[in-house]
Order: sequence, then structure tokens, then C-alpha cells
Amino acid sequence: MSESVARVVAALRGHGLAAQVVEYPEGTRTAAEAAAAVGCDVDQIVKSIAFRGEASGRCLLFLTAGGNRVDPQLAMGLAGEPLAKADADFVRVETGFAIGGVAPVGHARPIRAWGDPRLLDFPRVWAAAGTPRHVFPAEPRALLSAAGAEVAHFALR
Ligand code: 5CA
Repeated sequence: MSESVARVVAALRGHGLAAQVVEYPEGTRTAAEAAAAVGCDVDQIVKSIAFRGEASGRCLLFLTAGGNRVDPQLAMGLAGEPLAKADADFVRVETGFAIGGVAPVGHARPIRAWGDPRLLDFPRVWAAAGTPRHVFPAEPRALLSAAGAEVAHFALR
């Protein structure tokens, strides 16, 4: 098991969640790819969208339903500071994962997070497990809780 996947599995188990990681060799790099691989609605894929807080310098994570996008104004309102796009190096340092594999849990450093209420419309959702070809299923409320994510309105269709 890759070190990244192992970190996600340990974090999920630490929160009492089953960590049933599935590998799709064809890749789950984007929400569309992950939905096609799993065979689920694209909104059942949890995108972990990272921003850099311009005042705090901290990484902030928006766990977004696959078919939605983050509204920057709403996200800034929640963060309470201007947000900049996170570049690949920043994402790697803060989360410990490469873009396309960023998991909602198991980060290198504690990260403040918010969750898209659209995810709660499903009995289960799928999120990246640390690499661009590993995902795991979870009950959405339990996943957002494990991620320390506050359910909030920041997403646009
Ligand atoms: N494994 C899939 C489904 S779980 C996944 O990780 N999807 S994702 O949406 O969370 O991750 C891809 C996201 O990474 C994109 O939506 C985009 O916001 C971000 N991204 C892609 N390229 C870059 C880049 N060069 N710099 C910063 N962020 C990027």
C-alpha cells in the first residue's frame, strides 16, 4: 500500500470509519474520471479543493460535490480572508498529497474545512484516498465529521 493511502486508511480508522479503499488502474484523477470508474453520479464524488488564505497563509479545504464548483466570494466569506489559488507545491506540503489524489482526511497538517450540503443527498459518497487512482466510499455526514468540515453553502452548480 502506498504511504499516502496508508495515511488515509489510518485517519479513517481513527474516526471509526471503514476504510475500504478501491484502486482503479484507469485513474480517478478528476471527479468525472472517478464517477466513471465507480459508476456513480458525479455529485457523489467528493472533490477536495484547496485554497491558500492570503492573510493566514494557511491551507483551506472545500469538500465539494463533483458537479459543483466553489464560489470564490462565498468561500472567502466563510474563510474570513481573501483566498488565492493553491499551487501544486503548496497542496503537496499542506495536505501531503498530490493534486488529483487529495483526500478529505489524513493531512500533513491540520486543515480547516467546509463541506458542500449537496453531498448529504446521497447515502454514500466517494473521495480520493491519497492518489489519483484510489478512492473510498463513506456515508457523507460521517466523512464530513471525520474531516472536521462544517457544512456550509459555498458551492455553485
Ligand atoms: N481524485 C479526484 C476525485 S476524488 C480529485 O482529486 N478531484 S479534485 O477535484 O479534488 O482534484 C482535482 C482538483 O485539483 C481540480 O478541481 C482543481 O481544483 C485542482 N487542480 C488541478 N490542477 C491544479 C493545479 N495545477 N494547481 C492547483 N490546483 C489544481
